[in-house]
Formats: sequence, C-alpha cells, structure tokens
Amino acid sequence: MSGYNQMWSELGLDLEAHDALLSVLGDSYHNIFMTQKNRPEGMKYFDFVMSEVHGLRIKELMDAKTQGKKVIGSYCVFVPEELIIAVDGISVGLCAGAEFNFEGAEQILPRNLCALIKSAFGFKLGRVCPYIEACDLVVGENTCDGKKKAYEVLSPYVKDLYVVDLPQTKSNAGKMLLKEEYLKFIAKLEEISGKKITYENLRKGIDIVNAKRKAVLRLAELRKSNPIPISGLDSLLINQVFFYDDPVRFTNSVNALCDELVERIKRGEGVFPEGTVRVIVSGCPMAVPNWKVPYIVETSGAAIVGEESCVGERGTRWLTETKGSTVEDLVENITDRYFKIDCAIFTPNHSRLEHIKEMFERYNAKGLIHYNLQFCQPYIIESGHFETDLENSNIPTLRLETDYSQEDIGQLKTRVEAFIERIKG
Ligand code: BJ8
Repeated sequence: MSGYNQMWSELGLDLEAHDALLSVLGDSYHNIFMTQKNRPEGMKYFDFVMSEVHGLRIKELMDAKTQGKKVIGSYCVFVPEELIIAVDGISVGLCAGAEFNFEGAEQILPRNLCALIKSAFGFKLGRVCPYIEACDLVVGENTCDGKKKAYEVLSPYVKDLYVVDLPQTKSNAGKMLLKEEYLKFIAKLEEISGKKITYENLRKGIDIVNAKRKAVLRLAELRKSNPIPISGLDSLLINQVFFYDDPVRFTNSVNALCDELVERIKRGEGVFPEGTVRVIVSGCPMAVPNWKVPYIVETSGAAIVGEESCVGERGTRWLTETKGSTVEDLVENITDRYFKIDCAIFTPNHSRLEHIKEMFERYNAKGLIHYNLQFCQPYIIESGHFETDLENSNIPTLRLETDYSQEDIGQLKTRVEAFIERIKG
C-alpha cells in the first residue's frame, strides 16, 4: 500500500506506527493465507481487498464523504446496517483483532479486559486505524460490561459517540426496548445525515443487506460438501471483509466465488486431503486480523467448516423480512430479525446451544472448538455448561481460552492436535 501517506496524515494517523503495523500484517497475511494450497481463484478479490484495506477502501470512504455521505462505525452486529444504508450512509466495523499498543490501552483501562476491547483502544490511541478516524459517528452498544463501560472511556476520544441500549433478556419487554432503541437510532441517523428514512430507502437498505447475507449463507452451504471446497481461514476472511467492503461489490464477489465453488464441487476438487476432520468453531467473534486459532486448527490436520460467531453465522443466519408497507412495519421486521441474535450477553440463552448442535449436524462435523477470549465473561461462563451439554449429546468439545498474543501458540497447538486425534476416531 503506497501513495496514501497524505490521506493518512490528514486523518491524523501516526505514519511511522501505521507503517510498522501494515508491515507486520502484510507478512502475517502472506504466511497464513498465501501459503494455502488449491485456493479458489475467487479469493484473489479478497486478497486485493485486504491489500488495500487501509488504502483504496479508505479513499473510497473519503471520496464518499466529500459527496455528503456519512461514515458510521460500530462494534457489534446489533447495529443495523439497513438503517445506515437507508440514510445513504456507509457502515464500517471497528473491532480490532491484533495486539497493538496494549500498553496505551492499559493506561486508561484495566489489564483484565478482553483483547477485543483493548485492541480497539490500542488502535485508536496509537492512531493507526483510518476507519475510526474517517467516522462521522461511532456507535457503541450496551452489551457486555466491558464494552458498556469502555464506551464511557472512549467518548472523549471520538468526534461523536452514540450508544444503543440493548436488552439482556429475550422477553417482550426486551423486544420493545430494542425497537425503541432502533427508533432513537433512526432519529440520530436522520439528524447527522440530514436525510429522512422513508419506506423506499429503508426497503433498499434491507434488500442490499439481505443480498449480502444470502451470499455468505450460500458460501456457508457449499462448505457442507465433501471434499471441502474452501478453507475455514478463507471463509473467515470473507466474513471479516463483510464489515468493511462496499456491500454490493462484496455480494457480487462472494457470489462469483460461490459459482466457482459449485464447479469445483462438481469436479470433486477440495482444498484439504481426503478424510480431513471437520470441526465447527464457536464463541467470541474473530475480528481482522485475528486468524490465530483457525491457522493452528487448519495446520494441525483439521478443517473448519462453520463459525458459530458474530463474524460468521450468528451474525448472518437471519434475513430481515420485507412484509408491510410502512417505515414502522420495516422497523418492526428489523427488530424481529436482530432480536434473534443469540449473543452470550442474553440470559438465559438456550437458542445458541441449539444452533451449535444444529450446525454440528448440518456440516457433518466431528468436533466443536469453543473459542473464548480471556476475560470475556459472557462466553467463558456460557462455555462451561455448554461443554457439559454438548459432550452429553456426543459432540466432542474443546474449550480454548486465549488472547491476541503469539506466546501461547505452541500450547494451543498441542491441545488442538490432541483434540483432533480424539475425534478422528
Ligand atoms: S452480539 S458477541 S458482536 S457483543 S469478546 S467485547 S462479549 S468481553 S464482542 Fe459481541 Fe455484539 Fe455480542 Fe456479537 Fe465483550 Fe466478550 Fe470482549 Fe465481546
């Protein structure tokens, strides 16, 4: 990525730190993704997106801003992209997946916070994330305690922070709260964009986001095939790019890739040797460039065939219905759709366990890896009784707890290899 220094400088980035970050990321991307064998041709598009993720994509955002569009950043799949598109805005994900400037983050946050939160702060305070600097509005949400309280600390560091309250139970009152919050969010979006949400523009937003979800669900469906036509690493990458790319271009690129995979499947071509063990990964979301555990799994003799994660099927499983003829009807449909997301911040959270079991069957998996980020109480606590239930249901389960550092790679690999030996049968 070259030729963008002026843009990065105008965004206020620390150019030296940013260069260092890009260099480490470029090397790690090359070592993890480009060394895979038999990758589909269609992955070249996603390689290109990643090679320009801080370059061309940011330039596109800046050009859109000069035309009056607003860039809205968020950290959670509960923030509806449909509403952002309806006001002609651009939605970008702000979660970060690399250990960068944790020392800076730990000066204003406790050490024992999950890496996802510390990373987002590390990137912001270290001035290396052009996405957050490009944002006209940053949207937080009251989910886990860590994020909820961290947004209070983040507030003075960003231009405009808006926090959506979220229910904690799947009750009628909870659903009403979510709808109220979405109505308030609409008012905020209308205020900053100067555009009114109408049936037509909201319907357009729903159609665009549904098409994007349908494309990744189509990809997910193809991973059921044997031999497996695409690696878990590449599938995760696509689910990560979901949060950054232009939605229509992303949808077309995923569909083109799926067309190619259909042909590969017909020819019996896969990316893993015959008999590779299939596993599902479930738990905390893996934000770019968090590829550590999938890389370990797929270089240890197993293939990941599904992600029960917000960067994966938990985030994309449901479409938004289009029934009704008013804005109110569509907001109701959006509320219905988002209220189904079974994040571990909900209590109780039975449907998530059912979805894990259903995915295990659907993808013909042999084991389940529960991925926990250290200090993530909702997912770690949930994983304990989930493991008992899953093992009792004959679903071999491995619980991993890790962070973004590289220090535990050897230890994780040993545990993953032992698990794969166990489930190989
Ligand atoms: S809907 S999973 S994207 S909140 S890993 S910050 S939970 S301590 S990310 Fe999430 Fe929305 Fe839920 Fe999905 Fe807290 Fe856990 Fe950290 Fe987490």
